[in-house]
Order: sequence, then structure tokens, then C-alpha cells
Amino acid sequence: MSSATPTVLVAGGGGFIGGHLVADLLRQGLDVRAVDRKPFAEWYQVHPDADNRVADLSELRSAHSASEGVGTVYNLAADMGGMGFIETNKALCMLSVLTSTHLLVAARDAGVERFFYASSACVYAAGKQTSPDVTALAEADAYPAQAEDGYGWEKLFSERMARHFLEDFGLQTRTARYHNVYGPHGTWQGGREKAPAAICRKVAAAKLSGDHSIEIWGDGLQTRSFMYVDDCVRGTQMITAGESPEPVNLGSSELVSINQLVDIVSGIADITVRRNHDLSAPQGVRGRNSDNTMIQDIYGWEPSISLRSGLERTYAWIYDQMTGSRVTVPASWNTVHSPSHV
Ligand code: GKE
Repeated sequence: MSSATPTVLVAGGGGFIGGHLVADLLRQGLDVRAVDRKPFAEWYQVHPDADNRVADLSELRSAHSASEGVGTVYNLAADMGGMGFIETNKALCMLSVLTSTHLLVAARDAGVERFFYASSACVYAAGKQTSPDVTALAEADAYPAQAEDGYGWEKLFSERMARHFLEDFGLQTRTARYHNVYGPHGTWQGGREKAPAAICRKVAAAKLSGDHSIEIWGDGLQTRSFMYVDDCVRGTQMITAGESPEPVNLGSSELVSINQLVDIVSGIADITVRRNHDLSAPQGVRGRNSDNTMIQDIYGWEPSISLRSGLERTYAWIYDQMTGSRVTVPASWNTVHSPSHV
């Protein structure tokens, strides 16, 4: 590796998407610095060929030292999770604004060439997501603003701040709005997991325990699209290298109901499950899908890994986590949701 090659910083490199991105950048022969505030033992993946550092990027001093010698920043660092986490931890989610802010300042000061900000479909206006047969969300649907309380407002604020760092300071910022990303090495238990991992865990627990009843949050008619992590990693780099500074959707347009998600996973596990619908559990918006017109127009590409094939890989990985660690499967694994909700 030439020392003249600018380093690529992955902020949140110890997290789910960050770990996959670091792996892909290393495969391309890039010089990668992965920074996360979690101790190494809690990183989702640790890639020995990267310059791995534990630092809290919400502190300006840490953001400055992480940005030294860096050409490209990917900011994936955020306190976040699925509905069970973001509905009950709004202040923690909003505190990510410190990391978003300090990384932008540090990148500007370090003369970084490209800065990627990972925004979210949670910026979209709630009033446009009230029906399961939702019209897919186009980028303009973030305004008039009515974002997901807490998490979504921080994302909307930070994507605007990235835009103004470009306009006012010339920092080349790029922003994607991720739609529910899933895959191996993601959170699958503990309260921050999203629906794909949670359903895989519950179905695997049902298969392993022989008790085929599982708990589903809501009536199961609510709809989402889910993006496999490989598509996310590819699209993230494409958007970062591209010329469009406008926030762009990065999500699958394969809309399913949560009941259909359960059907797919139980098909993969080859069991029939009995569903107990918990109508008091966190549910978020009623329907959400990604309109991919803009990403197609600009990049001639959109996420295309099918939900079925992505879930096959995710289910297999979660099943391995549950069996490889030789834990006794507690009955609670097919019912428990967020610690703050039980
Ligand atoms: N997490 C989870 N766990 N969700 C479940 C479960 C379960 O066991 N059973 C059913 N669901 C339902 C939820 O009630 C919700 O209606 C739907 O699945 C999706 O939940 P989710 O995957 O936790 O998160 P959301 O899609 O509602 O929201 C996420 O959106 C992303 C952007 O598209 C957010 O939590 C953010 O993680 C992210 O920005």
C-alpha cells in the first residue's frame, strides 16, 4: 500500500453495515481505518487488515484524529436499531447529531475529498406512510417535514447539515437514505434487531425448541421493503463516488407485508408457525417502500438481491449463531422483543 494513498475512514466500522463495508474496501486494496466507540469485543466484525481504532467520534478531538490523512469518509456511526429501540430511545438517537456534526467539522478541517452520510427512510413524512399499500416514497416526500420522532429528525437535520457543508465549505458530501438493511453479522437479539433478523431468530427458535408459536408485532399487515447488505455496500460506494449531492433512496423496492416476511422465513426453515400478534408492540409506520426512480436515473442501478435469497443467507447465519454457541434455546427467544418493552 502506497503511503500516498489517502486512507478511507469508516465511522461506525464496528457496526453491521460498517463491518461489511470495511471488508469490501479492503478487498479492493484500499487503506481502511475503521473507528467505533464499542470495545473490540463488541464489534460485529474485526478485519485485521484495517487500522482498527476504538474512539468516540461524538467528541470533536476524536473526530479530528480519526480524520487525519483521510481522503474519503463514510459516516455510518449512529445509535440506532429497529422499531423496538428507536421508539423508546429518542434522546439517544438524537445524540448521534454530535457524531454527525463533529465528523463533518473534522472532515472539512482535514481537507477530506468525499464525505458520505448514511441517512434513513425514517426521514420521510409520517402522513405519507399510513397505508400498507403505500405509494413508494420518492426523495421529495421528506418535505414538508414530519419525520420519525427522534431518530428520523436527527437524520433529516444531519443530511441538511451535510448539504450545507457542501454549499458553504465545499466539502463534497453525498447522502443516501437507507431502507431497512439486513443480512449476516447484523443485530439479531437484544432489542435493537429489525424485523428480518427478529423473525429469523424467532423462527429458528421455534424450529429448535419444537414450540412453533411465534410472536409478531402488530397485525402483520404492515408493509416494508428490506435491502440485503451487499446491495447496501455497493450502492453506498456508488453514491459516494457519484456527482449528485442530493439525498437519494438506497433501498429495495420489493414490498412485502410482515406476514409475508414470516411466510418466507418459515418456508426457508421448512416449518409451519402459529402466529401470536402483539398489537401493543412497537409498529412504526403502516407501510413503507422505496421509489427507485432517482437512483435508476442517476446510476442506472438499484438494489436487486431478492428478499428470499437474502433471507436464506441471513437465516443460515442466525441459525448458526444460535446453535454454534451451543446455547439452550430459551422459550423467550421466540417471544421476547425490546428489553424496554417487556
Ligand atoms: N423489530 C421487530 N421485531 N419488528 C417486528 C417484529 C419483531 O419481532 N415483529 C413484527 N415487527 C414489525 C414492526 O412492528 C414493524 O411494523 C415492522 O416489523 C418493521 O420493524 P423494524 O424492522 O424494526 O423497523 P422499521 O422498518 O419500522 O423501521 C426502521 O426503518 C429503517 C429505515 O427503513 C428503523 O427502525 C430504522 O432502523 C431504519 O431507519
